[in-house]
Amino acid sequence: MSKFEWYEEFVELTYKPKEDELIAVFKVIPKDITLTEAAGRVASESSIGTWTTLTTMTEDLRKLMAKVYEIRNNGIIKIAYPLDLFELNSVPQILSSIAGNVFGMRAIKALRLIDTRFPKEVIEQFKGPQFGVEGVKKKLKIYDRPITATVPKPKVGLNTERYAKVAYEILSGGVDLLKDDENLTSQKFNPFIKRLDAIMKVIDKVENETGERKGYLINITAETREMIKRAKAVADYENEFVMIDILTAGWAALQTLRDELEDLKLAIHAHRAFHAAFTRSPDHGMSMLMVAKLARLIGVDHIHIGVPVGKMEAKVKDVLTIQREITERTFIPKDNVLLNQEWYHIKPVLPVASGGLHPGLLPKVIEVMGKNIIVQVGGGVLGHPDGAYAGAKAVRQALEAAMKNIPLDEYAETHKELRRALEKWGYIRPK
Ligand code: CAP
Ligand code: MG
Repeated sequence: MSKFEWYEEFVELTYKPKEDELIAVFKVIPKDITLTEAAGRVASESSIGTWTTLTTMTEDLRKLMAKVYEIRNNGIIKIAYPLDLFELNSVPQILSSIAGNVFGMRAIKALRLIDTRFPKEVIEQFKGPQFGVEGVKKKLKIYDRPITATVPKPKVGLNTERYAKVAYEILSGGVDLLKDDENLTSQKFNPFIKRLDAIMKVIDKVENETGERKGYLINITAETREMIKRAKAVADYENEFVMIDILTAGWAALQTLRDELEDLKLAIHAHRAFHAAFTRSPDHGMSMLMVAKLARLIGVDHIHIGVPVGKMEAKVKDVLTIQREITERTFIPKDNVLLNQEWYHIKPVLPVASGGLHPGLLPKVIEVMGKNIIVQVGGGVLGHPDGAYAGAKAVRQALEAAMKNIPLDEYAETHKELRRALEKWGYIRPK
C-alpha cells in the first residue's frame, strides 16, 4: 500500500462492535489487491475516508472511522459504523453512506450489500407499518386463509370502462383485492380519478352482493406531491389501501408518504419493480433482504418478496429468510452471515407472493410460505379459459382445497372452474 493510502487503518479484526453501532455485511471481490485492502477501502469510502490521507483529518475525527471487524476467505466482511455518521431518520442518507460510492470503486470487481443491523437508536426514528399483518387481516376480516389479489391484464391499455368491468368479474368471483399493475398510474386511457371513482362503485356493488369485504390496491405512484394528492383522493373515496412502486418512486418519497398516510389511515402495498436491477447478481448490488428491511422500517404494510414457484427468479431459502425478517419481532439468522435484528415497536409486514401464479401452484405456495400472506394471481385469473369471473372462482377453489388438504385434482372433480384452470395450466411453473 502506498504511503498516501490509509485504508488498512479501517481494519481492526479484534474489534468488538457496540450495541449502538450500525453493522453491515458485504461480500467483496477485490481487483488486484488483497481482501484486507479491499475491505478497508469499503469501510473508508462508506464512512469518512477518501483515496488519500488528509491534512484535515485530526485525531478527534478518528472516532468516526468505520471498522472492518471480520473478514472471511469467501469475501464476506462485516463492518461496524459509529452512529454519529448518520442522520438517524433518513434512509437516503444512510444509503448514501453504506450503499453509495462503494459500489463503483475501481479497486473492487464486485460488491454486494447483504444485510444491515439497525440499532435501537435508528429503529426508534421510524414508525414502521401502520397496520401490518394483523391490521390488514382485520380490515378485510380474513383470518384463516391467504388474502387474494388480482391485477387485471393486459398490464396497461384497458380503458376505465373495460377495467371496471373486469374488476367486477374478479371481485365478484371471490378475489379480495383488486390491484393495479406497477406501470398503470394515470395514463390517458385510464386516468387516476376516473378509475378510482369507477372501481369504488364496483366495490360497493360487490360488497353488497356478496357480503364480503373488498379493497383496491390503487397505484398512486407519481412525483411526491402528486402522490399525496392521489392518496387524499383515495381516502375521500373511503378506500383503505394505496400501492406505491417504492423503488422507482424512491425512499425519500416513501418516507414522506408514510407520514401523510398516517392521518389518512391508508395501508401501503409496496411493489418492488426495479429491484432486480441491483438484487439479482449474487456478487454485486444490494440484496432484496435489505430492500424489505428498509421498507419495514419506513412502514409499508405489504411487500412483494418473491415466490419460489413463479415466473420471477427467486430461491426458496431467500424468500423464506425475507419472510421471517419482515414478520418476526426478533430475527435470528440461521447462518452466521446475516445479522440479528430486534424490531422493537415495528409491526410485521404481510408478504406478497406474486409473479406467474395460477391455481395449480397455490397449494405449493401455501406449503412453503404458509397462510399469512397475500397471493396475487394476475395472468392466472385473466387467462382462465372461461374468463375472469371463472378465473377468480378457480383461485378461491384452489385455496379452499389447499386449506382442507385435498389434492387439487380431486377437488376439481366437483369444482368446474378449478378443473378448467388445471386443464389449461396443470401444475406448470411459467417462465
Ligand atoms: C404479477 C405482476 C407483478 C409481479 C412482479 C406482474 O402478474 O403484477 O408485477 O409479481 O414480480 O405484472 O408480473 P402475474 P414480484 O400474476 O400475471 O404474473 O412479485 O416478484 O415483485
Ligand atoms: Mg405487475
